[in-house]
Amino acid sequence: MLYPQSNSHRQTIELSGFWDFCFDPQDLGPANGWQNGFADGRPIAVPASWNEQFEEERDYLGAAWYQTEFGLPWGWKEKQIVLRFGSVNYLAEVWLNGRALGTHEGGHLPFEFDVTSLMKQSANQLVVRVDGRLAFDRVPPGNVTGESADFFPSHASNYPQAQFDFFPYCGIHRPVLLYATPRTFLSDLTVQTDILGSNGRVQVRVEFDGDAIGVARSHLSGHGHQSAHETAFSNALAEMVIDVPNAALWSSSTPNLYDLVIELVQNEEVIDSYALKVGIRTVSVAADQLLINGEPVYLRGFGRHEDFPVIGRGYLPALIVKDYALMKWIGANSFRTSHYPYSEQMVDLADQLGFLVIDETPAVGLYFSEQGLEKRNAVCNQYVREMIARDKNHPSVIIWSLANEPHSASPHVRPFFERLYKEAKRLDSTRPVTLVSFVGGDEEAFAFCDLVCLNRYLGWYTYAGRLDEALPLLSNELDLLHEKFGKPILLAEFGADAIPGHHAQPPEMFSEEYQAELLVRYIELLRQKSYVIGEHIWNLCDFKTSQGITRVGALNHKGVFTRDRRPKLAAHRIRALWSQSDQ
Ligand code: BDP
Repeated sequence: MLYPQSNSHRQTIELSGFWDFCFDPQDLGPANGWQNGFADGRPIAVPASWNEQFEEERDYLGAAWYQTEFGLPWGWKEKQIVLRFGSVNYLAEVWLNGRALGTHEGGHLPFEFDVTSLMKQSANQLVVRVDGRLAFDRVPPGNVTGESADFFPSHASNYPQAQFDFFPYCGIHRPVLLYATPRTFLSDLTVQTDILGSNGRVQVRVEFDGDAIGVARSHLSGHGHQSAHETAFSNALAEMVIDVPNAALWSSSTPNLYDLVIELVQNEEVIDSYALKVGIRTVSVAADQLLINGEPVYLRGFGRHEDFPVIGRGYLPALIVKDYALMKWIGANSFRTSHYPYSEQMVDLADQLGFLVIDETPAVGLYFSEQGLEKRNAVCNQYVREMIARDKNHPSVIIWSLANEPHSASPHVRPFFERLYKEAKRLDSTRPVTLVSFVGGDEEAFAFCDLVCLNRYLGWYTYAGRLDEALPLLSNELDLLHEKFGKPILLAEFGADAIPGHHAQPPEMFSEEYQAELLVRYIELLRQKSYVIGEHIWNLCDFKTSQGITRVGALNHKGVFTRDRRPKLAAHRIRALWSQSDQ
């Protein structure tokens, strides 16, 4: 899926701004014809979560309606017109001028509709019903009951009862775009890169939609290189191989990007074009190492959340820039998009700034009871497909993560993840695929995943306050896991809550000192293990979650920065450690 852009053949406008909004707790909308528009809405900002924009209904997770109006932009009459949503959480139903366009399940991933035949010259009315309910058969799940093996009993008394530890923000979270292309247009590009000696190889697969077309043309430029290629289409597909002598490779320390422009050419006339940044690099897992461009890398970084006061999980460009600035300052080179794919813009900047990204689907807190299993499977499959379609061309994305902390006790688990793993590999054979587990040796998926990713909280949820006892146990467990699976291990989460301003000497839980000591001692231990390929601290910043007895102020305080991005003691300690690292 290509992100919409503007050039001499395409145009994109953003429908962000103030829309009309209405909560619908009794689900009156459908019977009252709100699909055609509703009266007495109140203003709401798009994109942003609805939960913190008003003085009530913070915890409202039911149905709500959005509407806005727009005219046909100048010069779009003969164009193909598409309406695109970057992320709507959780279930979206969309109508344009009273006609149903379709539905989309799941937040954090884009979906779009061809609206060419429905557009009017003016007053096009767009209506969106968003259903944010938490339910056992949704992914991620919530309001779950049943056998305690199936879910987190510790979350059962939280409010709202999400089976995951972040606030279940709802609404239109990312930009809504309207874009125009020619009727015959580039529908997809897939770029894969390789390295042959000192040369780079860029393979491009070009797809189009519409009338038969002659050839695809490419222009690649940057770092002293310039080349053009032309390939004829066969069955609506053109494949190109572009060799780049003495390529300037992409890595986290040298995020070199080339400019690639692809054109559709009919009778010598360019009828559509699309520009893409390309980073030439390879990723592989070999023996106990993660290799970028054949060189071992060690991941220093974080799990993070898209989370900020008032805007909730809404797209906020300044926050993205700030978080990258903080990660640079502290010496991080990587992060995981815990626990859902982040905005396209976040990934664009990772390409540009040189961050290594583990891209994770929204499958967090998965459980496997028979009820709803088929649906869960279908939704997880959809997430894998949508995430790879969206992010496959980003050099920064080095690993696909299928899930975070599935409840892997059931016999359904292995076949469930085997199918997802195969699907990810079928769609992209160039990147390692994994999942992030809390059960360690019992996670059967590690038998076929390319690396082991583990979350560990010894010294916090277990061995509380007893780091001297916790660390040898962790050390032992890591060695056993490595012996069992023979794969490199990433510690994908470890951490402790610290209430900013709370101090204790000797360190004790919830103090800034305890958090700093736990993180530093974990890192010292991890650095002794040759098979450990990285350390991802949980979390970059404090973030909002459901209310519960372990969450002071309904925040998870495991951030090394506060929710408003100020450093805790741990941030300074980690910076001292990480700034000594070479890349
Ligand atoms: C892990 C989860 C993460 C939580 C974290 C915690 O993966 O989402 O926020 O625990 O409890 O198990 O802080």
